[in-house]
Amino acid sequence: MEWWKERAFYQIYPRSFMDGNGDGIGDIKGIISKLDYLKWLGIGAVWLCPVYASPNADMGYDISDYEAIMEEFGSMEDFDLLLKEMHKRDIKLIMDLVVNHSSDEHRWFREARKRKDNPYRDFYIWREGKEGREPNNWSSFFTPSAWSYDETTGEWYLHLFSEKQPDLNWENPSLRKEIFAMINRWLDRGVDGFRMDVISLIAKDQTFPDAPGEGYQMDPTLFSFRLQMHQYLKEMRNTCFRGRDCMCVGETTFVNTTNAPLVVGDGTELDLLFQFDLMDIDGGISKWDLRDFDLARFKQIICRWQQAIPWNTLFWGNHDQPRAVSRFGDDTSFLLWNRSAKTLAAAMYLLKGTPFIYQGEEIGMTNYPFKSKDELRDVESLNLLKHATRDEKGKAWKGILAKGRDNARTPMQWNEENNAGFTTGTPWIAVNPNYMHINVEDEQSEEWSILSFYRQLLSLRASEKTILEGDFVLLLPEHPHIFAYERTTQDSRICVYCNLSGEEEKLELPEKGQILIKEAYEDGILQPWGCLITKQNAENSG
Ligand code: ISL
Ligand code: CA
Repeated sequence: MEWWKERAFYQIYPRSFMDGNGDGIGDIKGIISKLDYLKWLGIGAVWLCPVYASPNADMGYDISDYEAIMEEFGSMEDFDLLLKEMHKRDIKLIMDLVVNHSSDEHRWFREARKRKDNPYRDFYIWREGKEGREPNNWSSFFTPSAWSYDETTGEWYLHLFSEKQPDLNWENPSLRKEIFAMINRWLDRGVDGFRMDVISLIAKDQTFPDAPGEGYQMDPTLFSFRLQMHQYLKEMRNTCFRGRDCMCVGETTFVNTTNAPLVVGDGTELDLLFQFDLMDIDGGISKWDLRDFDLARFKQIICRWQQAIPWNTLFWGNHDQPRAVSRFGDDTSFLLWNRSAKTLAAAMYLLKGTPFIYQGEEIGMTNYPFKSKDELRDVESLNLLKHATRDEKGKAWKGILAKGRDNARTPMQWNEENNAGFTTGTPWIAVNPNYMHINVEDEQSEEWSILSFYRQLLSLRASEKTILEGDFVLLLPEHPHIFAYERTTQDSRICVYCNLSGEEEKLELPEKGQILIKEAYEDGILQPWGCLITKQNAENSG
């Protein structure tokens, strides 16, 4: 089995993981100091969020030099040491690859905006305005319009994210050549693969038509999953990845079960992809339209994806999402916080696929109780407030509390010391005040902790062939509160029952099953947010 199927991934958001030099900002030295912890937990690979040079308009997702390390994070020597120390512990490292756009401070863009005939002009997407306005009505993820006007040359450039993140022009073969060469240099350095940021958006409809509707609009068909995207990915595969023992996982924004098999189906494009159906489950047209979690819908999404592609990514969150236990579990009491975090983990990470655990999730870190705008750091939230009308402000703030990305970006909680042991200086973003009872050190020593449970779950997954390879079947499909499934091979059958509610539920033990893990299950009752994992071997099941 490929290593990227077998191993569990851990996502590190370096700015908030561990500060090694006391300046309040997480860094590479800090990460190195915590590798033994990751090994202890049972992690086999790390996805490292961007560590490249960046003015941090979007916290590293705006890269000004793809081949330099952000000074705040350390040096290239530090990076090489990190890689060496990871490999020494048999942990693989995949980097973030952000090539849909660069920073406006990248050398290419600084050249491009100088003159229309600059050799780098065509590395970006420039158009003339229409009657003094934008070339079309496209909106961006972070700003009302996806175009910004550039005084010097009198044209507009496209940015699907902030105005400091101009989109790269993938139609241009010279741009592709530069990108592929850069990827190859990282692979030659020894990295084991990439997580590709919004890689589904790299090809745009070259006629740049208006999106249907009034005002600024987003029509994903005009800039995602286009035919050329498949061509570029194949070209990248052939030029960079073929013949190397590495992997790539795409952040395939706007993927669905129909187009997914085209990207991960035959190994000519990507190995894995992130889909966002689950992350959208509590949103409306926009993520800020808050909606309740619906278990029936959850089951549908899981089943649909387990069937659609041979291998899924399994995750409850990332650096763009609020904290899983606050969002999908119950963080209102100590007991339910502890149980629901565990049960969410059991519900997700024994499915067929590769787990991606976001830093802090394994100790049950929660959303942050933001009180004012000054505590926010994220361009998405700040822009949301900036562009909200007076009437929209209340809804925007509610949205930020529930879904703002800074919730997941507060510092990792290591121990009970100052700033949760993250830094001896002043942290760049506030530490969650609950670190006195939610932290790694305390949880490492408690058998009943969320952390101990994650460790146990990962070790179970690694040791049970049935969990790695078995078929997936949904159990109790109509149950209103329990999410249950089985994984089966010829040898054994493993069943997972998760009570994703605050109600007590009756649950008879399947006959002759051996209990592998139980949490709040006693006398045929699955307590609120409890879970039960059983195993039957073929000999005694039949
Ligand atoms: O976070 C989002 C909105 O809440 C998502 O729409 C997000 O913008 C989208 O999934 C793309 O995310 C990636 O690219 C962005 C960056 O800000 C995110 O951090 C990154 O994960 C632009 O590079
Ligand atoms: Ca630091």
